[in-house]
Amino acid sequence: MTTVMCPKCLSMVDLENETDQYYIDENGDYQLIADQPGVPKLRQDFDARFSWKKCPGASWPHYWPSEYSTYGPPLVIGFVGGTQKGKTHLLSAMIGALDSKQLQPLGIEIKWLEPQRHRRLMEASVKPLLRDGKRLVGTVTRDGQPVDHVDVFQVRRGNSRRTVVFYDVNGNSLRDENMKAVDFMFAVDALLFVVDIGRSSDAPPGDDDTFQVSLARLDVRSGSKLSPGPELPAAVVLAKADERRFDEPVMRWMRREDLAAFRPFDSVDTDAIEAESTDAYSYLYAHGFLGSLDPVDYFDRITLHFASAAGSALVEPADAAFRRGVRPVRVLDPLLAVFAMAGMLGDNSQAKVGS
Ligand SMILES: Nc1nc2c(ncn2[C@@H]2O[C@H](COP(=O)(O)OP(=O)(O)O)[C@@H](O)[C@H]2O)c(=O)[nH]1
Ligand SMILES: [Mg+2]
Ligand SMILES: [Zn+2]
Repeated sequence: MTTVMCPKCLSMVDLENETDQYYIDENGDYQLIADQPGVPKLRQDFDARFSWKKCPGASWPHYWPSEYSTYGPPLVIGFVGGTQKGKTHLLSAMIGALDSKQLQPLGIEIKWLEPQRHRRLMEASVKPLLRDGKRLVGTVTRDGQPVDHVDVFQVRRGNSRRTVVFYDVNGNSLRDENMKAVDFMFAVDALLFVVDIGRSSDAPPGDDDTFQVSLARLDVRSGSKLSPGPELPAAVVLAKADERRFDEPVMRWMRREDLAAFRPFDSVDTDAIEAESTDAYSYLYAHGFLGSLDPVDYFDRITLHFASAAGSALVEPADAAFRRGVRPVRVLDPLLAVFAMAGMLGDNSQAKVGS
């Protein structure tokens, strides 16, 4: 039995108890998988390759992949940060890196649990950014609707499997207490805080208070004893670090190979992760990003990382594309640190990373 909080309806649910399974038809509608007269068996088997279950937690229909909690509670990761800080580009670069099997050398396999959703995301964001160098347009959150997850996948390492869910939200909607759009904040299992250290953020470095707003939500959660607050794994990403690469020590970290601290995969280099966290903390402190350091005080374990989704800046601020080309730098390192803290890379790294 795996009872988990559904990030969409916030009910405690056990999907393993649900027996009805659905597939998504060519119109994007969920259809019950059942023996249908006149539908060839092969067609039914084809439709059932990927299946969904209807969440029993609320009367409005919403669905999760059938394997959502088969292998234990999923890891729901929320990306936090104000508008224009670089969340969408970072998420797209991460998903692109996962999709191109960049974790395979670490013995980690990724299986996308919602192929249609993943394909849509690849076509709409990931490929335009990584292949064509396009700049992506901002996150759109419809008012009054719970925000949908970005992607959901299974992480497999040896015999262990875990479902991971990504949520991206326009940080400003965290402000409204009644905003259904960010209900998932009550159900997140890990947080990635995105700090914009790019040149354009020169104006007021501390103008982003979405971190404080989201930490306040976590306090409500842990206050109600429903779920942990400070015990959650968290990471701070110093995004758009390409624009600061001539600052010491940004250059040093940006030049390090992607995922260097996680190779070989059976022994995580916790010293390197700690050294980068210390440098990143000092950098934020020295450059006046004081509000961005609040998560460091709040969480028991947290790591800090320099990263860049694009790898280079726009030539002109109004450009629709990164004319120098897009080459993500160290975008999976923060994710792997969260995986380690969440116990997905073995007990040894869980105990050490981020403490
Ligand atoms: N130099 C640089 N600029 C970036 C990078 N990622 C995003 N940007 C810029 O920041 C803007 C906002 O990024 P976006 O991901 O949409 O931010 P969000 O609102 O937090 O999702 C983009 O339109 C780009 O101009 C990066 O890795 N490097
Ligand atoms: Mg966005
Ligand atoms: Zn639900």
